[in-house]
Amino acid sequence: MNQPVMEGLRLNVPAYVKHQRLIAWVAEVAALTQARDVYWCDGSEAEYDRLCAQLVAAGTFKKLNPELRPNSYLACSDPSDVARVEDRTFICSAKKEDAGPTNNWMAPAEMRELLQTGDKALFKGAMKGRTLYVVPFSMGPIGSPIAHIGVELSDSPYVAVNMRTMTRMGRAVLDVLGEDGVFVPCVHTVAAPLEAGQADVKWPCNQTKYIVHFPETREIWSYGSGYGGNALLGKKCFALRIASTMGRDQGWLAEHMLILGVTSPEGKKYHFAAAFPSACGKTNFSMLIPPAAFEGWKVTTIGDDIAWIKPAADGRLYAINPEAGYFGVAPGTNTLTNFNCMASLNKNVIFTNVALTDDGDVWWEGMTDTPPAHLIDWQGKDWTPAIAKETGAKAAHPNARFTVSAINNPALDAEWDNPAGVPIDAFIFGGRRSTTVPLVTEARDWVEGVYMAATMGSETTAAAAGQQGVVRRDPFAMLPFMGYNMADYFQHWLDMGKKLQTLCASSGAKLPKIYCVNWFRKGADGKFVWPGYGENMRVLKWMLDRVEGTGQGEEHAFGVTPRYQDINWKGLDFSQEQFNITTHIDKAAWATEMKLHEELFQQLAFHLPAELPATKASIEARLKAE
Ligand code: SAT
Ligand code: MN
Repeated sequence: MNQPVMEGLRLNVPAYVKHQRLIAWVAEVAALTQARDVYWCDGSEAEYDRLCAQLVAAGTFKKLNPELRPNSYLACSDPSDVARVEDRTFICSAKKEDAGPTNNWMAPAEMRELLQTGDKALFKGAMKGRTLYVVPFSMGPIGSPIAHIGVELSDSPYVAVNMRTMTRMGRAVLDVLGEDGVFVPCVHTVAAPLEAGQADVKWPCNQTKYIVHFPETREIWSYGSGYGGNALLGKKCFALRIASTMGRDQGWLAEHMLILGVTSPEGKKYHFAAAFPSACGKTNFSMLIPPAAFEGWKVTTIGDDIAWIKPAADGRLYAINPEAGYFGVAPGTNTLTNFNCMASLNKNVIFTNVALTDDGDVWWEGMTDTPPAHLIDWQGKDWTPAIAKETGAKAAHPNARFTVSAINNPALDAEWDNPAGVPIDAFIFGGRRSTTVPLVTEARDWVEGVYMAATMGSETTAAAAGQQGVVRRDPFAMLPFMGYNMADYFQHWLDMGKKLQTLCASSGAKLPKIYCVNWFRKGADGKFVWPGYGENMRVLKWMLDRVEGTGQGEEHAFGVTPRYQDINWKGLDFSQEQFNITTHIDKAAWATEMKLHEELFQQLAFHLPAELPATKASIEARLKAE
């Protein structure tokens, strides 16, 4: 057995690991962080069960009632560690302009000194008293030509078990890596070293947090948080921030998009990729059940959060979901808003920051109309409807999450892990806007679509630490996930359009259509006007009619929108007046909105593609003329 010893530390390298560079790197990180020991995850079920039992013993996990929620657990985090920390997220490219004005930047050498090499480097001794878990994972089907491999070194067993659900994780990945395969090194510590004899806490973390990316060397270093995208490094850090940089260099797209399939009663299948900011309903949309009036139509899920999209010689874009599970928002999820999701959560789930019922099950706001009479809330306190009324205390944290395997989803698409991906017929971009933005608009061409996506705004949610409900520009729903300069990313999308046009000219294929949607417009009573969820099928159907060239619409300043009569309303009581509220274009609101576009363009002036201000000028001219 290969058993190098570093300063008394056994690396415990399994005989099947043949990759000397990987072993040397694990040794280096173990020495830097002074981990107590090293454990290589094989990804087996037995290992998952063992680590979960260990988390139960440590108090991090509570095993849920196996009769109600078989093989499922609840973790409650430290109240300070509940969401992504955007202000602590850094893109450390060699040049500041490559990170661009929307990212936090620090020079790589300076960041390395702070984290790794300086006298007081944060990672020095950060894993003292803890096991370093070696977590090999594949984003995309193992061994597929479109997949990319990462190895996360983490001192959190919570991360190890979540990564097993969220990615293809374990020994099979190392087998593909062989002796010298390429992997993205990801180092993660909760940064809560334990001195000899010091008792651990249930959710170790640190007030100081750094989520750091080195795009040139394709490395990730994460310090101080155990939560979600801060710690499960395959997700936002790799599959979006690092992968967007890989995509720029290699001619593909890494996007914050769900992917869904729609099959018509005649058996014709279409695919949509849709970008929405975090906690704006991507999981619900990807699992929607069409209303009764759409008998014979079927929606299936390929992915709920991330898409890797590559152009093929036929001029079409093919998308895969690099993940293997869903890390979705629990509050608001119920059998009406997302039946398929609720069915996915019946067994084999890790819940984080939801409430515990007296019979050992879970509950969250919106799960049922009537809350249970008593709960233990996500912070371990007694919770009753009366307490909630008095104090406003939430039973579940608004960013409470479930981690569940894609194979639990009854609506999972048969092609969900096809390495070739699925061909995209249309892109959808949507923000959360109580005002201004109409229900649905079709871009007249690729450039107008890129403009819509680039200037998208959305009200902030609990998915990120910070103020909620404030409108900010969130281009392509990628603001927190861009690995390079946003203006260069716009250029990359425009270049992709040109490339597809050339390919389509010879193949006869059509470019995907691009839509901008807003499900969240509110009426004078402050309530959402559009019913959303399954009813979104009506909008999808209009888009499909447009893809087929049969759908009608009306052209205006921003693009094409359906008239009331262009949408199938069968089985839904939705009046022309209500429709008008969701589609109305308020000139004054749009004048303000265009100023915000201008501000964004000023912020992104360096390398901003000329097509975007030109598109803005034509929109403004049309607005004036109307
Ligand atoms: O915590 S995550 O980044 O995984 C969730 C999200 O913000 O989309
Ligand atoms: Mn997301």
